[in-house]
Order: sequence, then structure tokens, then C-alpha cells
Amino acid sequence: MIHQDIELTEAQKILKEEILGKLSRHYGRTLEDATDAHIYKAAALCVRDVIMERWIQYRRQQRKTQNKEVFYLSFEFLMGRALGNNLLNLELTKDYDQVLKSMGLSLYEIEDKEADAGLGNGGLGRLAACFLDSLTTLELPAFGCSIRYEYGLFKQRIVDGEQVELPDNWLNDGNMWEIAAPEESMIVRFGGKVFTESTDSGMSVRYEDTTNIVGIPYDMPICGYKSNIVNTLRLWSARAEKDLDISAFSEGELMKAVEDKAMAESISKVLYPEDSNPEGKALRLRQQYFFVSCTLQWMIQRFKRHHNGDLSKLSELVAVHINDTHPAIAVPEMMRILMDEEGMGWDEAWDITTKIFAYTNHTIMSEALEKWPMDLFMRLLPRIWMITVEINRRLQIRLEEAYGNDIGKINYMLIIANGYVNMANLCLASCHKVNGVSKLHTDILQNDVFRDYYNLNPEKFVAITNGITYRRWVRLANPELSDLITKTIGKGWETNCEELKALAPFADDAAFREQFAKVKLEKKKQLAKYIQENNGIEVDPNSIFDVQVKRLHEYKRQLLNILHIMYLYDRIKHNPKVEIHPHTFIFGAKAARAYTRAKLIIKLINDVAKMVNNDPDVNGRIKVVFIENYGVSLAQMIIPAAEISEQISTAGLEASGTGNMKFMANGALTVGTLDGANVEMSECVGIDNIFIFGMNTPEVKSALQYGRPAPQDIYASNSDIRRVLEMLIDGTVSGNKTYYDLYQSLLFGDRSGCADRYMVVRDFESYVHIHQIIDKAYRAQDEWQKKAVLNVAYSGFFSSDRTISEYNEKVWRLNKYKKPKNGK
Ligand code: 26W
Repeated sequence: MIHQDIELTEAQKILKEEILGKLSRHYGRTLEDATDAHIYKAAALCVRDVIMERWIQYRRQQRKTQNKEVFYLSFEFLMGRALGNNLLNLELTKDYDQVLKSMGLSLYEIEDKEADAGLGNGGLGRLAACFLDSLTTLELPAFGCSIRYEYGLFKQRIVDGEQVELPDNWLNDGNMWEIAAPEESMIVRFGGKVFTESTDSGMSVRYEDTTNIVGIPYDMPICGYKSNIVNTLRLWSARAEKDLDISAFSEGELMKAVEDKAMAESISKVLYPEDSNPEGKALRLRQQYFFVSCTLQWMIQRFKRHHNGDLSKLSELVAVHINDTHPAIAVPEMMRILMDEEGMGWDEAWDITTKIFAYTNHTIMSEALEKWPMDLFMRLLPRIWMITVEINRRLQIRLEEAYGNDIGKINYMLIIANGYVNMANLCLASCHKVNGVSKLHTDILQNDVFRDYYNLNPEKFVAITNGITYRRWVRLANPELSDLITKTIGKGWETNCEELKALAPFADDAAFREQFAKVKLEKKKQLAKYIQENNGIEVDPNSIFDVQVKRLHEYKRQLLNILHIMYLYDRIKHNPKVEIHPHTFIFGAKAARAYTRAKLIIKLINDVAKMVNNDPDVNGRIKVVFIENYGVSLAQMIIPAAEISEQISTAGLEASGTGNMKFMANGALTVGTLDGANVEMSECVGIDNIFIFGMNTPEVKSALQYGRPAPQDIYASNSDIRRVLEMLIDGTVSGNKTYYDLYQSLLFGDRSGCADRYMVVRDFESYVHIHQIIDKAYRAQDEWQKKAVLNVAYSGFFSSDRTISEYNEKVWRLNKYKKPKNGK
């Protein structure tokens, strides 16, 4: 180790001693025999000390002032790493950087030892994480609530071009940021039989033969940027209620007991990567009820503790948010607690419940709108089923008043119908606010998917466009750009993101543009180095970095992107002299385990990459890179290096997108459809500074309805698309008929009965065309850099601080924390 000669301040000298102290006391190491992982842990312990003090003080004050709190229930929190973010938020980065340097270490490498908390699939989970950062930065009291999955989203490896899923054992080496609170454990009942009995004091409920699971909470502190408060992410872990009493069992019984215990604990074992056809349904429903029930029981107990057992102010002081339908079962669970445990009557309980709950919808894809088979629901959650039946019965009366005997409409709106429990309808019928995640998405909810509910209660619906936290996505991910921005427009933009507009005039300043371009080149070099080390592919930092990173789904159209690359390849093969600016296409995407076609698209990308990267005719003009295991930390490296951001979903299907915003804030230009938040991005930055192509939402709707234009007609009349589709099956990419399924689904349709359901064929020509425009635009570097600067300048609207302020105004109505005057 080379110890650098670094002058440390007094405070830094103390910090250095603290880190060394933690190393020796907690791990029995000195600097000489410590690994980077030890240093990471020692540093994390020191940061924790700082956080704990604030946490204690905040909680004490919160108890005193009885300030309203929001409980954000989410099946996913995609937190990524905590050390770097906590240092940034506590303004300690420089100190740790200096101290580690003086020990001959780099903060960057130490941070790299932390495992990502990958407790989510994609956008919805990352949004929840950004929201916690913004809530805390804005000093609004909040709890994030979810499951402490032992295994996060799988680790992806690419073997022979194909996705292989490995377990993501993120807790293997411990979690430095969690604190167990077993004293606040809750019991959750599943199955069995329920009996209701009238007694003198009302109704009582008796259970028989239930399986009881214990939920143990683990708390992770959430720091905000320069914030006086520390919020909490509370994750529940499942344990069997009874421990094994070995002596009490015969051998056969023992095996059964072990099995029961494993079954119980499977509830918090693994996050289901699910955005295609749901499988493992029963376990998913168990998971949902488990974390929701633990959370609400604890919330009520805590409230009673703080309010002398009085629940009369509950709806004034508590808001509960349902993030997509996954936690929707909270509604009947709340009714159960208020009635069965707290002795309220139906009307009182319903009044409170409907005032407390609000719901965000994140998708209109019918396969992702959760519906539970009635028999499963009834068997697993008999008491919740009874309550849901009653909510449904009362709903039916209301609907009949509104819609007479329009049975079709009423059936469509009921919670229980056609053998299923419809969770979106449960939310629509019982939440006081319902929101979409972009303007377009909310329009579609109001005019299409939830139209009849909208007509019934238009005042319930609000549009709140998603956002991202600039602390993680610009400051932490791109310190080089952040420094340049601060040098140019001063401090403060990371919390008042609209201040970024002050950068706009600098788009015309050649000296600024030069520095701006230098930062981008530096980020490209860093990514190129990673690609060289991990993929063994040499990419030219002077080529255009064109990036599509997100979950793999047909509607997101990674297929359109790779077909276009095949088209370019084919052009080069036919005319090796064709002029194409050197181009590096970068992909990162995980496909849900059971989503076969998505996995086939991953294979296609990797096969095309192999073909293109090794063809001497191409001569390095195009390179294709698939970065495996895409997740939060990789996103922090990839996004700042991008010059083109691919946001090319079929119009009407991407509810918002949030990756699009991260790219924009880091100065990439978007090529996109008029979908989700892209629409608002184009309004903010101006249509000249974004590349919009393809069909819009009404055009997609009409094409689906009438099957026109027909993909076969396009195939017949357009030789480019014909050639590319043939390449899928003529052995160019793969020797056998590997890709026949893709070919078939595009031209002739699949089981869904519809050819080219996602408009890949129909949008192909427009996509080729926009890329030709992009190619040309990139050569005019000055103009390009201007556009890039303007993208950063006009991205401020997409700060999650703005999003959270809107939620607070329109939905939660929390008050900002008041710091005690004497500091006590
Ligand atoms: C039913 C199971 C299930 C579980 C998760 C279905 C679908 C999911 C997705 C992974 C949910 C998701 O991430 N949705 C995304 O949410 C983002 C935040 O609002 C939006 O920006 C994206 O458009 C939306 O796809």
C-alpha cells in the first residue's frame, strides 16, 4: 500500500483514529492485515454512529410533536448501495476520501465492497428508493415498509449468450445498515377457519387451525441531503412461530416440523422477478399479506402507544400509500384490525380507512394488473376474504345506483367478479386518491382503463409525474459534471433542481461546452475501461455511446433496437464504404425468469454482438455490448457515459419511465416515442433537443383494433425490414432456427392472437430514419453539445423532490419537521 502524504485536518485525524479503532475492536485487524471489505465495514460503522445520534433525536422529537407520518408500502425498494449516498447526504464525502487516501486507499474502491440492496425489479422499486431520499431531504416524516428478502433480484450471468440466473445473496456478508427490532415482532395468521360470534360488546372473531408466522422488523436509517431528520425503511423478515422442539417429535414428525418451518420462512426468502406471467402466485399473496399485516399492526400499536390508546386522530395523523396493487390487501387488513381488534363498527372503520389510503398505479398492462383466484384468496386469508366480500357488496349497491343495471360495466368495476379478486378495483373503490405517474399515463387511466371509476369520482384522480433524486443520479454518479455545474451556476441546484435552468445560457458558451464535452469523454473512458475489463471488448471512447438499460420487456422494444443494429450491419456488409459514425450500442437488462421470449431477445443481442464485433468488414465502426447484471450501481456508472438514451417503448405502454430522466440529467439526448414521461421531457427541453419518432398512443390503439397497417403488408413493401426479418431465420445470426419465435410473433402473431403487438415492424422505418438524423446531428458537435447542455438545464422538473412535494400537497398533507430550538 502506498500511503500518500496528505495533510489531515484535526477532525479528519480523529476520523482516521475512529476507523482504525473500529477495525481493531470489531474485526481484530490492523490496517496492514485488513481487506477492503474490512475497511468498508469499519467506515460504515463510523457513519452509522453519526446517523444514530440524529435518529434518536428525531424520533424523540417526533413522539413529542405528534407530527403526521406517511407509511409508504411497497413490495420493492431498489436501494442500491448506502455508504456513498450516506456520506454525500451527511456532507462527509471529502473527509472520508481524504482519510482513506492518507491510508493509501481509495474511497471508490472501498464503496465497491458494499453489495447492492437489490430488493426490486425495476422502475417501481427504484422510484420508492428515490422517494425515501426526497421525503427525508424535504424533512417529511415517513416510513418505507417492505419485506427483508434474503435474496434480492437474481444475479445475472451471460453464458454462451444466454441469461443464467444466480442467487443474489446480498446479506451474505452482513448488512451494515440494518438494526433488528425483535421486540416489535408481529404475528400474522394464514389459513384455518374463522368464526364470528355476537357478544354483548359487539362481534368477536375466533380462529382455528391457522398457521401463524412471526414477522421480525429490521430497520434501515434513511438520511436526506443536509437533513435534520432520519427516516426509516422497515423490512419484515418471516420466522416460524414455534421453534423446533426436537425432543417432542418422532423422526417422521421432525421432518414435517422442519418442512413447516422452512415453509414459514420461505415468505421472506426471495423477491419474485415478475413482470410477465405471474407464477408462484400463492407465495406472492402470502408475501403481500405478511408485510402489510405486520406493518399495519405495528403502525396501530405504535399509534396507540403515542396517543394513550386513543385512535380518534388516526386519520389525521397517518397516511398510508399503496405502491401499485401489490400492497392493496392493506385495505381489508386495516378494516380487520379496526373492527376485530379495536372494536369499531363497519362505518367508523371504513371512514378511517378510506381517509388514510391512497394508491399509485404504475402500469396498464393487463397481465400486470393483479387479480387473485377467489379460491386461493378465500383459503389463504379467510377473514380478509369475508371483509372483502362485504366491501364488494356495498360497492355493488353504489354502482347500481350510479349505473343502473348495466351489468357489464358493473362486473368490470367490482372487486370480486368472474372468479377473481381484482386488486386495482379494490384500490379504486377504497382509496381517497388515485394517481398515475405521468400526464399521459393519468390520461389513459381516466379515459380508458379506469374510465368508469373516473366518471364516478373524478376528484379522486391526480396526475403526479415521477422523478429521480439528483443526489444519487447526478452528484454521486457524476461528480465531474456536478463540479462543473456548481462551478458555473453555484451551489443549491441539487435540492432546487429548477435552478439548473441557469445553465441554459451556457449552451452558447464555447468554453463551457468544451468543459462539458470533456466531462462526458471522461465518463465514457471510465465505462470503456469497465467494458474492457468485464466484457473483454475494446470500445472507442470517441464513438457515440448509445444506451438502452432497463428491464427486458417486449413493450420496451429492445428488439427494435437490435433489429436496427442488424440493419446497419447489413448495410455495411453490402457496402463496406458506407458512412456511419462509429457507434457503440450498449445494452443492460434482466429478463424475468419465466419470460422466455425476453430471454430470447437477450440471446439475440449477444449473438448479434458477437457477429458484429468480430467482423473485419465492420472494422470497429459499430460495436455492441451487453453489460451483464444491470442494477443500481451499474446504472450509476453507465448513465453518465451515455450520449443517446433509448426510450423507445410502444406508445401508451410505459407508464412513465425514470431511466429517461436520469439520462437527461446527465446530458444524454433522448431518442424516444411519445410515451410516458418522454412527452413531458420533450415539452421541457423543446422538440428540437430530443429525437421523437414512431406512432403515438391513438395510432397504436387504432393499429391494434383494426390490425392496420398489417405487418405483412409492411414486410412486402419495405425491403429493409424484410431483409432484417429474414436475417432472423436465414442463419445469418444463428445457425439454426433459434429466432423463429421472434420472426413469427412479429409477422403472424402468437398465442395473444395478434401480430406485432408492440409495433416493432410498424415503427421500424421511422426508427431507422430518426437514427439517420441522429448520426448526422452528432457530426455537428457544437450543436450536439448545445442540445446536451440544454437537456441538463431543463431536466430540473424531473426531480423527485418536486414529485414528493406534489404528493404531499395533493395526497398526504404532511408537515415539515420542526427542529427543537434547544437541540434537545
Ligand atoms: C404483478 C407483478 C408485477 C411486479 C412488478 C408486475 C410489474 C412489475 C413492474 C416491475 C412494475 C414497475 O416497475 N413499473 C414501472 O414503474 C415505474 C415507476 O412508476 C414507471 O416509471 C415505469 O414506467 C413502470 O414500468
